[in-house]
Amino acid sequence: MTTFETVFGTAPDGVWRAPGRVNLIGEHTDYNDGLVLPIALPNQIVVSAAARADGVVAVASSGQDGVIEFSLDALEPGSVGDWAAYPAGAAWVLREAGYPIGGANLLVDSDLPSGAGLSSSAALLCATAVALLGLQEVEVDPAEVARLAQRAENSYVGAPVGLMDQMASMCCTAGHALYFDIRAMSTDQIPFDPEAEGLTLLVIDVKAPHRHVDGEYAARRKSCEQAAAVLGVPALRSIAPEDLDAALARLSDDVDRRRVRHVVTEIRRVEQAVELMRAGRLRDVGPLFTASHASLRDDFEITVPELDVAVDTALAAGALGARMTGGGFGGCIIALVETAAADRTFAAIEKAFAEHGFRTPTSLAATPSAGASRLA
Ligand code: GAF
Repeated sequence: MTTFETVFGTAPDGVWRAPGRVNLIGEHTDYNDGLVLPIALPNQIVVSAAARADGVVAVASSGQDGVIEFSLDALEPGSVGDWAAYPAGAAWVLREAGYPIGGANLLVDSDLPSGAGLSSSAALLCATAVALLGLQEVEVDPAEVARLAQRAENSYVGAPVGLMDQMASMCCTAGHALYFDIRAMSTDQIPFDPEAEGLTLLVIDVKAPHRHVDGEYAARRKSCEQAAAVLGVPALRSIAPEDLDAALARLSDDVDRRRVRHVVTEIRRVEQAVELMRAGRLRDVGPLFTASHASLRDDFEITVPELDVAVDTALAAGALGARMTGGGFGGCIIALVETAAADRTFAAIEKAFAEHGFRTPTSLAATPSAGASRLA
């Protein structure tokens, strides 16, 4: 087993963690200044860290052989590749922002599947950032760490992601979903305890091979920005649901029209979901999940057959609602089900996947967990 001592020869000075997430609703709305509603997962990235005096960061992963080293002074976008680009990006952005971080030995451990759309990239950036700051005993507001992690992913790693995943990893609290208004940069913790109501939120990794994920994400983002420019608004958040038809009539491109319809209707669904959850009507949120999936499938066009079959099968097995979650083109679905029907629903999806010749899906516990923290 890889331990900090076996890799670096000393005990760590401290241990920090940052979780992955699933988004309940509000997909591809974050970069449109919209609304999102993620929960943090119990699955997380753990970074054990010890300070070193020579300005070098050495990173090892318990899942891989070898140690990758880089000098803080030599960091610039693209200078470190592969998985170490994430810890390097975290170090780079903290230095760029003027935080007094120093060299460090870092061991990364994870029980968060990567490539499953559960935001392992944001969790790795956030866990590294809190470890590097923690080693220097520098306190930084969690939302500011989230913004820095996003900047690292955008500018160092080169992925044009929004701010949802980093905020979920930093700012979620146990037992709650994070209602995050990107335009206002405001958050509200919404109590979310399906078990108390006899419900289960199934999270199912459909194990679909990711196809063209990066380019497709960037293309969706570009479509939204182009449409906002044509409509003369800073972001699609500015289009109120009652003005949607008029806005669509002003767009000549059918693809852009459908992208806009998804974003505007999805932002409204987030508001409706939060209203229902606040009123203690969690069961009634189910149809909003299902409507979100249809919109992501038909208008935003980011589902794949595995996601559609999983959602359709969950609904046929009696789920109250189901949808893909995350960036799309693979990853996970969520399904809100009566707890008594949870095993049956998952079994039905396994059977349908076998019949379609898809890979075997897996399920995860979706206990709403806390954002990043120091463990030891
Ligand atoms: C990915 C991105 F990283 C998020 O910012 C968000 O846009 C999401 O896809 C879609 O809602 O996880």
